[in-house]
Amino acid sequence: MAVPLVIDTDTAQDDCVALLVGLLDPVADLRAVTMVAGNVGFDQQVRNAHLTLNVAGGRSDVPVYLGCRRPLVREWVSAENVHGDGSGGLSMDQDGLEPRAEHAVDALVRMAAENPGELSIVAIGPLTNIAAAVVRDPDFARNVRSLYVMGGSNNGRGNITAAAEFNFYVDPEAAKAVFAAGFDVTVVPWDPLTLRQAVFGQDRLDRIAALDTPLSRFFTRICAATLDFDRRVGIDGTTHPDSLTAAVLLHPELVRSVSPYHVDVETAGELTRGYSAMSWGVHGLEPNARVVEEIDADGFFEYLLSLLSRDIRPPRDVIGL
Ligand SMILES: [Ca+2]
Repeated sequence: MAVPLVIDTDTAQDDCVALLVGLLDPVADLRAVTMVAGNVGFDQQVRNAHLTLNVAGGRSDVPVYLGCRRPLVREWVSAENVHGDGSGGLSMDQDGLEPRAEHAVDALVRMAAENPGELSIVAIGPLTNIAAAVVRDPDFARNVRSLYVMGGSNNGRGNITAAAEFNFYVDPEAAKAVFAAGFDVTVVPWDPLTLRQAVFGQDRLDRIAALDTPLSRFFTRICAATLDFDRRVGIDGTTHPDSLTAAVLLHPELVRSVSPYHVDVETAGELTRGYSAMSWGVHGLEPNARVVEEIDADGFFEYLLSLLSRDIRPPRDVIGL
């Protein structure tokens, strides 16, 4: 049976791959894409989302809603130093590609309320929209079937600072509110999970390039800037936390180990803004999330490889593809 989901995204690089997962996997019933401030400029993120919908075959059936253009309290912080513009320099004519008029937060609240207990959300950017939806509708957390969050590290390294992963760092107040809201939450953390098991080294990147489909060329292009950055900081390949988050919702068999944790997020620390404290059950705190600890890494790669092998032609010409 298809899984109804919304992807809440700051679309750049691996967010695009996560959208491809939602768009191409036959198990997925992608109801909407909601946009949140994060990786790169907001309007560029929207262009990247439309570009990805086009590369997936021109999916005008999937509505795009614009959400919060800045974090709840803080100034927006970008990751353009990591991702460039997040599109790999690809572009296309975007005439006539309009987001819906409804605000993403209202759309999330509405879709969850229309079918309580049915909709899953894959949140792969800062959690601003999700926190705003919690404030907007006290029933929102209860109406959502499951929330899959890419964010934080499980007592491990950050990426934007030593302590913090980008999504939680950018909007720590939102992340804190979301973990207190009562969702059924599954977390895909940056370290150790992503760094150990969702990095594609040169051999895997070569296998993707060898497919030579429009989808595989798209993948290679959008990941190129991040690959350069990763190599400069000692990560030997491209990182795929966002696409992994979508994949584990649709294919729980990819998860080899997951454990209950109490997750909370630092908002006041001098050095630790956005740090995720993941308490493993010995500190007297009730679990409020499941944290993925180990996946079938080969299975995840083969899964993406198989999606990218499909010969789908973008209806609009993509310059550079
Ligand atoms: Ca993201």
